[in-house]
Amino acid sequence: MSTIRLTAAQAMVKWLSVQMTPEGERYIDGMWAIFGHGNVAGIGEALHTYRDVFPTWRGQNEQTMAHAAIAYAKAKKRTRAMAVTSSIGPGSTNVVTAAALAHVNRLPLLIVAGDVFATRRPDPVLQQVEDFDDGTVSANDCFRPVSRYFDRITRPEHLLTALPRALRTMTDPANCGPATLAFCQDVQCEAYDYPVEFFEPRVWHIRRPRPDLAELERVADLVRAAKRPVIISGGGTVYAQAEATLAEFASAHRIPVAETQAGKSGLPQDHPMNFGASGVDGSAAANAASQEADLVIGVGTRFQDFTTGSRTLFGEGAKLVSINIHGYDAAKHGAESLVGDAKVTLEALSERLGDYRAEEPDAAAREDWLRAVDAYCARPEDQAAKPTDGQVIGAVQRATGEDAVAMCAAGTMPGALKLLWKPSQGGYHMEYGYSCMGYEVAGAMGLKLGAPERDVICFVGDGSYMLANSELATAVMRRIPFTVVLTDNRGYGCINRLQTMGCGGEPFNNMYVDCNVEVQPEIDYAMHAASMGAHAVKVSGTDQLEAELKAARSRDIPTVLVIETVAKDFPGTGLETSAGEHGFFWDVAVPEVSERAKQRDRFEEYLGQIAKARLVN
Ligand SMILES: Cc1ncc(C[n+]2csc(CCOP(=O)(O)OP(=O)(O)O)c2C)c(N)n1
Ligand SMILES: [Mg+2]
Repeated sequence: MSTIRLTAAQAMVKWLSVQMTPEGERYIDGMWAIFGHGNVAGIGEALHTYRDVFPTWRGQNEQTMAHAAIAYAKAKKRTRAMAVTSSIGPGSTNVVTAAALAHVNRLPLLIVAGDVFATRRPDPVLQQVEDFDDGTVSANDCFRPVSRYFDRITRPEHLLTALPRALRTMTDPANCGPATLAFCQDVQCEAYDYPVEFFEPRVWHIRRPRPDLAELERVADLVRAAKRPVIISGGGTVYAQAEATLAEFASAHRIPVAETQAGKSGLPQDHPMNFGASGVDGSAAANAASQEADLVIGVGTRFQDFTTGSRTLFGEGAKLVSINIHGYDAAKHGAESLVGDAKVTLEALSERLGDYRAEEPDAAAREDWLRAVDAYCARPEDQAAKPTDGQVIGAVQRATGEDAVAMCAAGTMPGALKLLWKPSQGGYHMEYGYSCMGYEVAGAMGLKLGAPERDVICFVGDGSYMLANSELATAVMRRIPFTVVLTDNRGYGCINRLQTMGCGGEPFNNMYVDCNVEVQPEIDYAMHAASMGAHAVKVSGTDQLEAELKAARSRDIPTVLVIETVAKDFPGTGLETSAGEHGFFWDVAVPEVSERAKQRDRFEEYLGQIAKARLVN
């Protein structure tokens, strides 16, 4: 066997550089890196050695570098991914939140975290977390519950099995998620005679499992017997690239479709069976179809609480069917499982259903929803007054084209966008599995890297912007353009509403006016963004916002547009809001004991709401 003598870190980078997609691109596009004690000597040297075949990029914070990597993989529909390396200790634990984000959203991410010395010779090394009772524990053990694959590399030859296992996990559509290699820092630098054939290029194919025939028959029987079925379409539809198949399926069998946050933009907005979003922040049309349905057909959905109105949305007698790539999701809510890839499974089911057509769905309800969207998003007459979030969305929609992608993660905007944004195919990128404040700006950068042909619009609240914004500087340096629409309502608007309307609480510690401070802040967000090199403007009114959005298109750097908005109640929060008939219940626990009558009343009402929950499975 011919061998090549390399350090373990060199072997890892050389191997990563020849892992390919079927289209002939590197599966791992490159590695985001902040060096320090624990990765600079071994991994740093190896990344430098192979810099011509495997790129390295420096970010500003390990968590947000990982957010960028995750957004890239999401934009690529999991067909490609990126890696992140961190030093030991704080560098590593900074990545843990991002690992959890990738885990919840089932998105691939390779994490190469520096670890303590395998020899333990200099213990305790700088930043080592010492466990008094367990000699094998390091800070990187925090990754275990939020990794789909975890390995600690304590010998150079471990890479021969660890690396293929990591990529197997990332490219497995059912198990997809973050793979973490905790790489002992001394081992990174150790030499080993690796087999030459280990470095032969390898192509990673993403499989499309076909459904079990008995499951298929059972589900086909259930659909055939249904009069008013509804489809709930989730991220699995998008990752399986089953958008066109779903459109054909819904048309052929006349079944209305409600979309989840991850599923939105799978079906064109103008498709007659697109009834809008499902659940808490859903449309009245979709929610009525779900309440009246005698059969709910999940396609690639986790049936998360926002989607199901915390299990109160589907009618008492309704049956559930769940088409999912993983048996875990397919069995939720007592559903009849149909395990398989969304595309091939919908095709097979459609064939079994033949000319089955459901009863005519309520097209008028759909029209009402679309009219309501236009009303919420209409240009405000009074341009001097602060607009609502809906009016901001309307302005962005008018000023952008078919290539626009609206992206966001936390705050008021996710619910508002889910109800109101009219996406073109793929024109929606929402991180709402973890809904992590601080994903937005870094995510916009990763999304633009994954979809350079798209016009990326990042919606971010003042709260999320304050939590993490520094990858703006990276985007300026790397000339990665996108537009940030920063809605400044002076605080945590959505949580303030949750507190005061949802939970019966008093306004406290969310909006700056309700905080324990000596003076109210006067933060100049535009000046802050401009200091990092972005083109930044504070706009007043939606007309100026529209003009600046159009001007942003020609720039090769990020543009940040700051607009003050009203922090009022809003459609899509699932609370008692001006959404009128839109939205639905969301279970957020209400205190049982209170001295305040308002709180006690809210609790009584809450008991009635949760009594409706379907507690099957
Ligand atoms: C990392 C993280 N911390 C806390 C939360 C809880 N949370 C969700 S939205 C939000 C406030 C968001 O405020 P802002 O970005 O200003 O949006 P707004 O609702 O005011 O439009 C908070 C605290 C979260 N989702 N993520
Ligand atoms: Mg805010």
